[in-house]
Amino acid sequence: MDIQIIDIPKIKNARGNIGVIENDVVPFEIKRVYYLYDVPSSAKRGGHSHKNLKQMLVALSGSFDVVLKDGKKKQTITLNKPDKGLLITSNIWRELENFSSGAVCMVIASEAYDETDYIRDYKSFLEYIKTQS
Ligand code: T46
Repeated sequence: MDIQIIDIPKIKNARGNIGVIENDVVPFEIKRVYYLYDVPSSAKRGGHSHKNLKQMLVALSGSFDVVLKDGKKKQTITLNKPDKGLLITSNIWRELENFSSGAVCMVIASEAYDETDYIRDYKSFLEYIKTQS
C-alpha cells in the first residue's frame, strides 16, 4: 500500500524537544495545516479517499488508529508519537478511530481544502480506483 512512516526531525533538549516540519520532510509543497482535537473516543473520522490530495498525519498528543484500504489490502497504523508522520498518498481510503483522551491529529496537506477532491462513498471509491490503474 502506498503509505510511509516519516521520521520528523527533532531537536532534543533537556528543556523539552522541538519537532520541525519543513518542506524537505514531505514529498510535496505544504499548502495547508489543520488538526483534529477534542475528538470523542467513540467518534470515527475520515471515511473517504482523495483523488489528488497527499497528506501526512501526526499524533501531536495522545493516540489514534488509522485504518487504510487501497481496494486490495487493509492496514491499521496506530499513531502515538509526535516525531512520526504517516504519509498517505491519493486514492487510499482512510478511517480514524480509537482516539485517546486529549489526542491531537495534525495534518500537513499538499492542497487547500477542496470538497470536489473527496470520495465519501466506499463503493464509489472502489469504482474510481479501477479507472486509475
Ligand atoms: C482527512 C482526515 C484525516 C473544511 O472546511 N476545511 C478543511 O480544511 C477540512 C479538513 C474540513 N473542512 C470541512 C469539511 C466538512 O464540512 O469540515 C467539515 C468536516 O470535515 P470532514 O468530515 O472531512 O473531517 P474528517 O475529520 O472526517 O476528515 C479530515 C479531512 O477532511 C480529510 O482530508 O484525511 O481529516
